[in-house]
Amino acid sequence: MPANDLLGDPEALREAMAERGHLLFRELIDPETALAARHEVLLKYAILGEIDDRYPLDDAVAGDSEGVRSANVRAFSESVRTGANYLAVTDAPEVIAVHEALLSGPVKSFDMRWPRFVRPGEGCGFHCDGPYMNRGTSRIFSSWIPLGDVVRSDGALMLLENSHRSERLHNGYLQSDADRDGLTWLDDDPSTVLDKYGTKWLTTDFKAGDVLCFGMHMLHGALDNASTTGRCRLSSDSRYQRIDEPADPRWNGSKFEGHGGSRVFYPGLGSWNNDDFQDEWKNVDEHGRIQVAPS
Ligand SMILES: O=C(O)CCC(=O)C(=O)O
Repeated sequence: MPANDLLGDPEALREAMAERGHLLFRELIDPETALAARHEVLLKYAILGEIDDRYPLDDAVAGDSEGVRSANVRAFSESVRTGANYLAVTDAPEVIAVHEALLSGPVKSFDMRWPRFVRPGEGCGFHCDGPYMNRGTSRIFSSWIPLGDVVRSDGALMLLENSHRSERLHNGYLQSDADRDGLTWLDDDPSTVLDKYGTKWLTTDFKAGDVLCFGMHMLHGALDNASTTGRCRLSSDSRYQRIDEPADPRWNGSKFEGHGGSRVFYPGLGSWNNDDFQDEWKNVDEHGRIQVAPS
């Protein structure tokens, strides 16, 4: 159920977030802003052969990815994350305003942002964001933002209803630190996760301009992109906290640490149950070239 009717009423937004653990806003940002970011990101992926531009670029039809092995993906990843049109989405005034209402004060987006290019056959294992983001304040919200339309079968984000109240998650998992404790995905089977931690899977067909906001205790993930037309899924996750609270050094600062070592955010190209964060973070050599063999 969209929460657009609560916009402009910070207290109602905070109450609804506490109750539901998430808020969906339809067309919170101008769809053209999301589509401009989509185009900017796809143009960059096309340079690596990740997009087959014999089709219209914005259709995002997967290419042969041949350019990835020789590319400096460290530079590539930074270029995608810092693109002006992409930042216009994560830091759109409407998005900032929602987080300011939720956190009752001025906020900043994390310096790290997570634009996602998800090829057919790829998804994201189930997890909560807390253990990955909790070295500064715990008062953080994530926003998942489709860059273009993302229908369910493309692997739209799924949230597990009521999981933010799961005692099982609160007794251990949510107190852990993903890096220090070497976390992998909780599970990649949605029915197992449902039985253990929640009541019902929630998802929808998202349109350009929609924003899904959720807290650090909400269990979520994405089924594999099942596009039958080779269409890649483009979306973004970004995180927001108050400017006057401590920030997690993994994701904030002029040279943030990330997951350490020489890992670069380049999701997909294999599946490792996120062992050593490899589903999303790839080890690179001194030239920024990917070092892990796709499995
Ligand atoms: O979009 C996805 O595949 C996963 C996003 C996610 O897990 C997140 O926002 O934390």
